[in-house]
Parts: sequence; C-alpha cells; structure tokens
Amino acid sequence: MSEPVQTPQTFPTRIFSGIQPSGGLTLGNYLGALKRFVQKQDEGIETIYCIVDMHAITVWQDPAKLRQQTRELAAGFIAAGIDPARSILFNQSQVSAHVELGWIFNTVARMGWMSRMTQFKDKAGKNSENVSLGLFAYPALMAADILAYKATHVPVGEDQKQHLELTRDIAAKFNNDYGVNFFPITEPVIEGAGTRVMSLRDGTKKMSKSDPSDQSRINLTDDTDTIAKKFRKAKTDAEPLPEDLEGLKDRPDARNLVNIYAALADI
Ligand code: ATP
Ligand code: LTN
Repeated sequence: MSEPVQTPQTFPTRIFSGIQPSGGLTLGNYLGALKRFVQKQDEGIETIYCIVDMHAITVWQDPAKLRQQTRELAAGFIAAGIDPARSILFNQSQVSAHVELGWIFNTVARMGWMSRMTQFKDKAGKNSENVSLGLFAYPALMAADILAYKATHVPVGEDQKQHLELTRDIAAKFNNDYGVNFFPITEPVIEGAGTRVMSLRDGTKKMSKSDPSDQSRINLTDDTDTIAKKFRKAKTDAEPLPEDLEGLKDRPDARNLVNIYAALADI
C-alpha cells in the first residue's frame, strides 16, 4: 500500500461521519458514535453527519421500511443532541457527489486492499459468491463520503478502523498518482471507553443492530424496565469484580459491563 503522508495544514478541521439506516440504534452506536458526534459539535468544530442509505442497500432492504428507518435514524440523531442549526444532517442519496467520487475511488483502490477488509469477510461469510458487488466496494464509497468534504477527522467505533485506514490509503494514492495535494489524510477519532461495546449474550461479539437476539443489545428505544432486565440477565462469570483493569483481562463478559458503566459515567 502507499505510504501515508502527513495531514497538511492547508485542510481546515472538519468532522464527517455516517450511520446506516439499517435498523434501530443500539447502545453501541450511541457510545461508539453518536455521543462523540455530539461532543464534536459542542466543541464548535464544523460537523457533517450523514445517514448512509446507499451503504444500507448493499444488502437487501425493503423500500418502505428503509424510508421509515431513515426518518427514525434522523430522529435518533436529533434526540442524541445533534442540532441541525449547528451540524449538517442529511441522507447520502440526496447528494450525488458521493457515488460519483465513489466510482473514481473504485479505480484508485486495489482489489488486494478490498479483499483484506474484515467487515466484508464477516458479512459475506460462506456466501461470498452471492453477495452484491456493492458490498465489496462499500469501503470505497465510505472513502468518498469522507473525502468529498475533505474531512480531516472521522469519529467512529473501533470496528471501522480498518475502513478508515483504507480511506487514508485511497487519498494518498490519489494524491500521489496525480501529483497533487488534493485530499487530506483523514484521522480516525476512536478514543475512551465505549468504542467497542460487546453483545450482552457473548462478550467476544460486537453489540449489533442486526443480531437476531434482542437480548444481546440495548436499543435506544427500550424503556427503563427492559434495559434494567437486559442488564440483569446479561452474561457474566462467577468471580467478583477485580481491584484493577488488569483483573478483567480474560473476562470478556464482565469487562464489557464495566466498560459500558465507565462509558456512561464518563470515567
Ligand atoms: P451492524 O451491527 O448491523 O453491522 P452497526 O450497528 O455496526 O450495524 P453502523 O451503521 O454500521 O451500524 O455503525 C454506525 C456507527 O456505530 C459506526 O461508527 C460504528 O463503528 C459504531 N458502532 C456500531 N456498533 C458498535 C459497538 N458495538 N460498539 C461501539 N461502536 C459501534
Ligand atoms: N461503514 C460505516 C458507515 C459509514 C461511515 C461513512 C462512517 C459509511 N460512510 C463515512 C464514517 C464515515 C459503518 O459504521 N458501518
């Protein structure tokens, strides 16, 4: 892959991030993404947030449901504290520049780079001959989302780190191939507790809005009773909590609950 170059000072600080309207928001989305989106907005930085519907259709979506989920996700952004007067909030399919630049990046990204993307491998599984070409090209469209706005910083959860490294490689290769300094080398913003919230049923798996078990996640629309019940039933182990972090090392389920507590209590 191309050598990453330093972010030149010529690019003003600008935040961009996106969430797919592929189902209801989880506590993982809130702690890993939304909460940080709001913090960046409140710091007075220029913030652009996108409902990435073109990414959602890389797997089958019922059109009427997708429309509904897009509206619900917009409501979720606003409920979490995104203020449309201070942040730009929109859906991806309304701005054709995303797919236009996405095509150009399909010519920049290499097959080898794309084949190493673990999210594709996880989502395609044994079915890789039968998934859409869009699912494979997904990270090039994500790079286009970010670089169409020359965004310098992207807050995301831990699971998106590899996609952001690919975004840096695409920007560097484009700049290098054309002998320009056109795109910034974007920095991921993945910090603090809650960047990787795990399933309440299995502390080694990511909490996900697409997990078949509703018990595995906290939905942002769950009521207080349901949330308390899910935490009480969450998988743990027989040991008491240790004195220090080191003691949580090989205890993924207990570690997850402590991590969630730390993220919510800001400690
Ligand atoms: P799915 O689980 O169905 O793949 P998702 O919940 O990951 O979907 P995305 O739209 O892909 O939803 O992710 C939106 C944002 O939420 C991303 O920045 C992602 O990193 C973050 N995120 C998702 N799940 C978690 C999690 N369990 N912990 C922390 N951050 C998460
Ligand atoms: N792939 C991301 C969603 C996404 C995104 C983006 C995140 C699409 N485009 C641009 C940050 C910046 C995911 O969370 N699965």
